[in-house]
Amino acid sequence: MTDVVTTRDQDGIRIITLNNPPVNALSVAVVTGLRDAVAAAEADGSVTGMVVTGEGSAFIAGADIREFGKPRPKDAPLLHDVLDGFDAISKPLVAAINGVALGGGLEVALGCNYRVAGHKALVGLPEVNLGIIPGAGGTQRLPRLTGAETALDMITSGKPVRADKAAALGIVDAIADSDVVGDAVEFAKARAAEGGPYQRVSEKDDKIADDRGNAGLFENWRKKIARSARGFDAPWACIDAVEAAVNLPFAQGREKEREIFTGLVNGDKAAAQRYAFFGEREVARVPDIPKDTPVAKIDKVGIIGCGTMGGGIAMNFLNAGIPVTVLEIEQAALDRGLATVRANYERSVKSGRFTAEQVDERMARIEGTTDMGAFADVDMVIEAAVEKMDVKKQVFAKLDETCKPGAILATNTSTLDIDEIASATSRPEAVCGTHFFSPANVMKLMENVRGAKSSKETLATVMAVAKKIGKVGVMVGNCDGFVGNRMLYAYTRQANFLLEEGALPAQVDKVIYDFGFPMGPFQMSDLAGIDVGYYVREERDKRFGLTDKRTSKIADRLFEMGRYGQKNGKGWYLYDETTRARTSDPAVEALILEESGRLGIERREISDQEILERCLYPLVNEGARILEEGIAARPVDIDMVWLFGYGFPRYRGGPMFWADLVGLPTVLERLEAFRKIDPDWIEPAPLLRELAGAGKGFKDFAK
Ligand code: HSC
Repeated sequence: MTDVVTTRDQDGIRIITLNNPPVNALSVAVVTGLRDAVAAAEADGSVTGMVVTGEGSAFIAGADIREFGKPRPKDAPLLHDVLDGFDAISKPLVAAINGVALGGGLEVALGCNYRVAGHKALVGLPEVNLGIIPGAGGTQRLPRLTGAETALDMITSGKPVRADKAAALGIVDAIADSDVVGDAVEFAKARAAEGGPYQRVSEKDDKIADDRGNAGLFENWRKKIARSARGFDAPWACIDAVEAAVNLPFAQGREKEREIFTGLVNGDKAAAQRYAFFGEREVARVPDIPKDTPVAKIDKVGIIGCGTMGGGIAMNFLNAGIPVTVLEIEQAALDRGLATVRANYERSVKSGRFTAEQVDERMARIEGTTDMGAFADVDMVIEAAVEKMDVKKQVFAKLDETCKPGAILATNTSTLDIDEIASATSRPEAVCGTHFFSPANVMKLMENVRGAKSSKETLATVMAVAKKIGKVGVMVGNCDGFVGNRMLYAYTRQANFLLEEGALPAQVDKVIYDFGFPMGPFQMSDLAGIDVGYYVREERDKRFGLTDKRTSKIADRLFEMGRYGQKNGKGWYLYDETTRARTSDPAVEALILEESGRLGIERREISDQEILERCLYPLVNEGARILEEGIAARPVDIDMVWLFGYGFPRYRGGPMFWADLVGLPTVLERLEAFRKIDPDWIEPAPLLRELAGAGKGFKDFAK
């Protein structure tokens, strides 16, 4: 047939195999080939039935996402039309689901009369993660097999289910023993022998009949997703489409689905979410680290510090089956740390994420010690001690004496100079940063920092470790704050200045929350600890002598007043002891007003738009400098740091992607205006000027 669709016959059954590595995505060529192969089999009198399957380990991973948003050849068939056409086929059509059947892949299977799945198959409709809804009948056919409730769950979450569950839910008709294609052929033969009519999912009604007219069902789902879907469009649209499936005849429901799909697929949010999908994979390919760089085997890890960070980092390795030894100086701190790790796991048992047995397995992999000698045989150490350079250097000198040759010595520092830390060892090539984000067992970012002397093997290994423990590893260069925190300073600095000029914490936080972040800068400061921020500033001022530039002193005053944030119930806000509910504090407002007076600033009304621009454009501007300096290799590296480390809304793609959407001339023009207010800190980056002047975006950046 074609390169991407091949056919062969077995006992009168035409086996149609899609072959588009790596995951058999439904490109125009594949959809065309599938349509033609089915039509040819229908027309061939020697064929009594058909089996559709995928070559390799995937059935079909869905539409070819790379083709979205691009012009299509004029005569290219549309997948939904091809699948609707399956309903007119007179011979039994069986999907042999040999591996993942996702999105358009599951839709192909649902368009067939029957589905036989291999044990390892995984089926789902993950389109919501790409900012769209299933567009080839998935929202209409799935509920007809499972009922609305299950379909809503699968489509709004995008989570796939394994073959056995799919069978229990009525999505697949049979599970294959070992040879899924062979079993599907037998299945097709048996149906053909029985004679038609064959099941058409589009005609099934029994599973949705009871849901018809039940508006409450859909309202409940809208309430259920309200928090997780905030700011996104697709999850809500998924509910609308399933509601249409339940209440409208198939053809009209399909029309509605198509209308919604088309409305979403060309929008900015879908473009941002596609960018995030590919970005997550792109950052794993570090431009100057060849793919075949040798990677060390990491079978045992040592972690220094079993506080919030160290314990959280340890959990990632334990979950991935890698034994961990944690070190604390004092036994009491060690006992506390280990107890916290167990308590965290036990919470996961309550929430149903792990079984008690799985927790025991994990806890059996962790050992505590107060003696660094226990690190003699570990393959990698991650130091998560206090953020003080002299302490880090002492620790690394000792690690250098203790650890075996070849062991990687990594630091979880969020700001300190990796080269200075490495200088305390005789093996700077084995030293690098692995910066985790709090809570370290949850946040997916691992900002891996290269020192001047870190070897490619060391860097390739920590990138591989990130993948192994389920993190998104992003390789960055060594500078104060690296990529994430360096940009964060630019943003929080302006947030603080805005308070002096006329805003209040709750207004700033609301603007940032409404933009889509999980919280604004002052809530974040209360969560991270005002004391922690104070010590970081103190260290930085010592190193960089920034005192000649104007900085806001409000946070320092809060620290001096003993207001450390959530940990002691008062910071930028007041927190209720039992409920932890947050309220604004008149004392903080008084302090802010006093600061404005002390600085001789006449407070003014500050618009929400100005707050957004004042906070985020300097952040983007710092990103531009980071690119200029080569601290990040590509805009996508910066964007993934912000999506996975700081909760930048995924539907905005990341700060650099978002800035391109805003338009760099606008960003530049506003920065120029803000420079008049804050000449000390706001100076547009040359790269930003250059790109804006040339009518380009960060997407055009090439070093
Ligand atoms: C969809 O299906 C819409 C439908 O409703 C149809 C609508 C039509 C309506 C028309 C009306 C007008 N496309 O992840 P990995 C690449 S939307 C292109 O590293 P794994 C991936 O980028 C789609 N490429 O491997 C990577 O490339 P690289 C819904 C795709 O084993 C390589 O494959 N489907 C691709 O860890 C390997 O991927 C999804 O959202 C695709 N669909 O995981 C599924 N899928 O090597 C998305 C993958 O160059 N995919 N690639 O970096 C996945 O979840 C995972 O890739 C798998 C494999 C679980 C499939």
